Amino acid sequence: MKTFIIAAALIVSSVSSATPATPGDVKVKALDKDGDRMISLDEAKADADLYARFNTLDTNKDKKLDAGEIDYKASGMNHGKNPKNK
Ligand SMILES: [Ca+2]
Ligand SMILES: [Ca+2]
Repeated sequence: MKTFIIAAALIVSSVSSATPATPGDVKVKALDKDGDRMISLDEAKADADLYARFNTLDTNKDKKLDAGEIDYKASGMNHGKNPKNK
């Protein structure tokens, strides 16, 4: 539980300190074809893993993924992969 709070705090602080390129930013730049800085379902097809998780990642259900939505889920996955690191 404490680890989660710390991780959440780190996410908030990394966003507010305006880091230039998060993993989500990199993903969006790689897959965004029309330059709206969002990944549509069609654009996500280029990334099988992203496409498979599209609906889960799209937390605000606007049918597009922004860098923040990808980063949020990526952080959660890393946390889940380290069960011993509580
Ligand atoms: Ca796009
Ligand atoms: Ca969205």
